[in-house]
Amino acid sequence: MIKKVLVANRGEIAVRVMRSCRELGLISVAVYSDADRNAMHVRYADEAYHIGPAPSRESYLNIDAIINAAKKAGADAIHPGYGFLSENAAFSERCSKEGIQFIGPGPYAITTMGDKITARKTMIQAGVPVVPGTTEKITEMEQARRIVTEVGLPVMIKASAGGGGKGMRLVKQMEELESSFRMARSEALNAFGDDSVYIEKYIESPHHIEFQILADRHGNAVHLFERECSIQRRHQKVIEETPSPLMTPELRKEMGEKAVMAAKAVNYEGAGTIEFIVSDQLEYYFLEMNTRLQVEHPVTERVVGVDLVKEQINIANGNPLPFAQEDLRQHGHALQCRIYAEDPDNNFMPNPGTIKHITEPHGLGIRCDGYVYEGYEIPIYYDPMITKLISWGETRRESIARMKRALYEYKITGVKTNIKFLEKIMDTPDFIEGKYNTHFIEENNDRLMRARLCGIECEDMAILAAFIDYIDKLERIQPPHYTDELGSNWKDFGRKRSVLRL
Ligand code: MV4
Repeated sequence: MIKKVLVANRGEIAVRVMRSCRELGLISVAVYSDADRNAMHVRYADEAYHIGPAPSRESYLNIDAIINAAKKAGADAIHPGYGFLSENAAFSERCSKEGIQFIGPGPYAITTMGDKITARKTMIQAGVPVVPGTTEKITEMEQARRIVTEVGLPVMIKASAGGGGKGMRLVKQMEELESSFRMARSEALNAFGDDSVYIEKYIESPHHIEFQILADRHGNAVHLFERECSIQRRHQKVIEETPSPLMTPELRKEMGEKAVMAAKAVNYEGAGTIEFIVSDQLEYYFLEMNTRLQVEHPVTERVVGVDLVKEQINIANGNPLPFAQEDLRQHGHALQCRIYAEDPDNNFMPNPGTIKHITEPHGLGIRCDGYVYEGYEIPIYYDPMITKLISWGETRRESIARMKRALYEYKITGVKTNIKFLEKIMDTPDFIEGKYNTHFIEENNDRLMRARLCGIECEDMAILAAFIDYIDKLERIQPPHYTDELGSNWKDFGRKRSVLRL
């Protein structure tokens, strides 16, 4: 039985994982780099171990340092979170060699799904539809030409070791094929040390819909329905929701069954995600499997009512899933907005810095998964995502209204964020009507990028100016004159001013 969990991660996900550990009565252990001495996950954990310098390579990706910390702490399990070592087969294997329970799948599932050509082959054998294209790695131009003739243009050349949009190339004309093929191979070799590429028919204007699955060691596997993740910018997801506006009950059932088949085909253990690409005609194809907990997991948690981290730990303990497929229902609608410390006016460049002030939203139907606090300096070394705002409503409309309210309440100064940009998305007709695909942001770029310094921001500045004026005056008057008369509500300034005869 797991008693002590080392969380091999940082930021909001490390805190998120430790929260479930605390609820389960487990001791949590943080690891941290030089840049994270003051980080929230270190404060939240029961124990913390330093693992190296700020760059990830030397800390959060340093397997030896993390294993050493786990041994020193006497941790019996490691949760990898997402990113970093979460999909590293060697790390999963090393944990089991060291007698430490890896909270996630074994090396076989990670390796099979990590190599996209092997994943495609495995899915075809399992009866899961994949995008028309190759099943073997393409090394010769002749093979490439044959495949393109077979499936028709346009096609995508993808790196087998890639994924998540890395190492992809779109080919629209036969004349481009040869140079694109060469470039894709050399890019793949450069980026991944592996020049294996494959070719898929290009699906125009697709939706990105993924299914959450849970599978235990006893051969039980269920899906926890879908997440719609089509709203992304340069392969960076911005908004996720469940249920998907595109989904029908029949399609959901069918795709859910295929997702479970996909997981079973690799003897999957733990929480995982099957990514599908879905055409406007509702044809769906397996794209890749993410063998980890995902950033967007909270929308599923809210709508299905399952703590996914708790279930991951339950599975790692060797217990059977506590529910069957027919026990699971979707209730209401959830949205997630990713709040990044970035500057939408400067090509969304990361904008790390020190948080001067932060007021996060609360209230009915809002969850705020974050890790920053007032005075905290966001390090430049890691992902600029600072908070995930999750709203829930009985209906999609209610969920959107709550998200707008929460974004309105979210106040942060010291760093630039994409909050105004997210508010614009909430007000965009295509989004409100649920009519969008992966091209949403580029198609709505003009309205989304229109001057964001308007309306409420001018009002904020007027309030701020009034407040500064008020404080300035308070400093110049005698204490007895205002302590009795004035409440703490500085918004009443205008009324109280005459009382004070300033
Ligand atoms: C595709 C595609 C169209 N056709 N494959 C991008 C991320 C990676 N997981 C796969 N991606 C795509 N693969 C075929 N055969 C379009 C994309 C794609 C995309 C997919 C999901 C979410 C957003 C996207 C944005 C642009 C392209």
